[in-house]
Amino acid sequence: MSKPRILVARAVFPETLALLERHFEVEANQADAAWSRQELIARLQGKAGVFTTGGERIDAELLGACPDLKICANMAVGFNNFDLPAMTARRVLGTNTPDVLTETTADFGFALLMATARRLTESEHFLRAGLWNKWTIDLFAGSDVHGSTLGILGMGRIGQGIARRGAHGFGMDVIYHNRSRLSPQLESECKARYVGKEELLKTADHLVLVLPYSAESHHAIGAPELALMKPTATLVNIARGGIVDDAALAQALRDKRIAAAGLDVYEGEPKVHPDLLTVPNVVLTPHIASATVPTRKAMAKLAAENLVGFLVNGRPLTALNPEVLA
Ligand code: 8YV
Repeated sequence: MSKPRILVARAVFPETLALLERHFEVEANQADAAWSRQELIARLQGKAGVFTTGGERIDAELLGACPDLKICANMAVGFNNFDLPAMTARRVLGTNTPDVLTETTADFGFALLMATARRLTESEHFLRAGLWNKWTIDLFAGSDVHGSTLGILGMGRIGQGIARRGAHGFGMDVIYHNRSRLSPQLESECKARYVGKEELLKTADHLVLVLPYSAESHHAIGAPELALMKPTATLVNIARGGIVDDAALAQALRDKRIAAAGLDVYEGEPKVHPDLLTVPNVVLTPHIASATVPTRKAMAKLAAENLVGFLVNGRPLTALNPEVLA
């Protein structure tokens, strides 16, 4: 029997490709070429599965043009590049890569929080530019992390990881807001207290965004929300671009409406709002929260195993719309 045909949309680790090639006839993109949407659609003809990495939009139009497609395996926990209702309507399975990146991403959220509060990149740029010629009493004086109030918007697995780090490692008072409240047991493990969104914004010394992107969370942090925050507060976004109104944030940073921000994700990335590039009090990283070698390998393996699980064994590991399996 011939092997099912799949497309791998981006360059992946050699071992991921080897795993896939054991089960499939694979068209890969090891050159990591930037395929246009039309080229992606053309390459998907005759393919039963696609390995995506979060940047490829899978919607009704693409599905209509790719009638052989049965599964889209995203190498990401977020899946806002999938129109899941359209996929379900066409009985196309979507999978993501939860759990394997939780602790690594929580580590990074905390790193960005620390870098933002303690003005790490701003002070390094100053030093590298040769501007450090004397000790000064308030040179790059930032804000304390230990013992402060940590606010978390979105309290899924990654949010809980950040809460545990803050509460247990840094003695922070943790408050959170989420669509649904955690169980009393999880709240006590995370030492986190549920509050309304307004209280979260007004009370947090450091606010970390970890909520999924949706029409509902678009610009969840814009000018009105920034206006509620303390002028000494910092804001960290490791969730998705579009959750923060980047233009409003740049203005708030310029006006010192809030003290500083740390961003790993941007509206329209890899483009970054030009105003963010010119304000000094923001730490900017290129969407690397899950980027450790072991975690990226685990994510790629899980995405590949979802393709094998579904197309070969009929059992994907982490299905987003399991109703299509019925
Ligand atoms: C990915 C992410 O690196 O998992 C997610 O949702 O944002 C990142 O871990 C990115 O989506 C590319 O796959």
